[in-house]
Amino acid sequence: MRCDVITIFPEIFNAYFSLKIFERALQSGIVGIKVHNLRDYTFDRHKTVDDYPYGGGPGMVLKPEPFFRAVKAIRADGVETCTIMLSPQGKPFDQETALALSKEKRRLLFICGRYEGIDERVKDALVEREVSIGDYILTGGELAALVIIDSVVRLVPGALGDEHSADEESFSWGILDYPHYTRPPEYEGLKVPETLLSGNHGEIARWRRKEALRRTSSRRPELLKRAPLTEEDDRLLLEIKEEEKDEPDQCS
Ligand code: JAH
Repeated sequence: MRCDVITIFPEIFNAYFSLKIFERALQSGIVGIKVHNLRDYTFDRHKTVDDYPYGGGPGMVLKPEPFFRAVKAIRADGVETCTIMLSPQGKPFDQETALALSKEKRRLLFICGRYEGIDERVKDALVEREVSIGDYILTGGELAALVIIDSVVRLVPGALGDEHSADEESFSWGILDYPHYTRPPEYEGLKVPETLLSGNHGEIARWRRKEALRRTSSRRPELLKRAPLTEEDDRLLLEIKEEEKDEPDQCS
């Protein structure tokens, strides 16, 4: 998996990817991340990346020329590249998109904006996919690019060790996670559910699935319409509904 980034804040990426968990992936060559400073592609001695918006209004817009020069310089090695821009106007990012990107043979090139935006011609001429991580405004695209790269890299086989099981992840696909507990069995009067201490693996699996469905049904009911559910899941959801009649949900 090869990722390149164009940003005016390379430190943000270098700080994140120097974390221990990424060490192995980067050293082994399974993953390669190269961060490019947009300012290295400016012309003037002040290294100007922004200018006033045509038509007026508040804030500054990132100039097109440094992006064009940066993208051309990166693509000059002939490596097939998928150029991605982060913005609230993009297609909503989800786990399906993360999986598709993790299987992408081409290099991923992320273009990050700051200020009020990037000159539209950058998108028109250079960008293949515009992606949004959610309906909120960030100061810039850097955090969104990090979110995407993080979620993609962990899906690359062997990248982060292999501490996440593919079986578990496909089983829980599309619904919320079940509650997790570790020792001690009781802390400040708060008990670990009996079932988890029982050693009965069938019963534990059923309990976890039910609690995952309970959370999903209560907090994200729209997910249940898309998630791959079994007949056993339908039975568990009916049980949950019956239980709600006895003690209604206290959650907000
Ligand atoms: C904000 C440039 N969908 C998340 C997202 C992505 C990028 C930006 N905001 C939100 C952004 C200001 C300038 C990009």
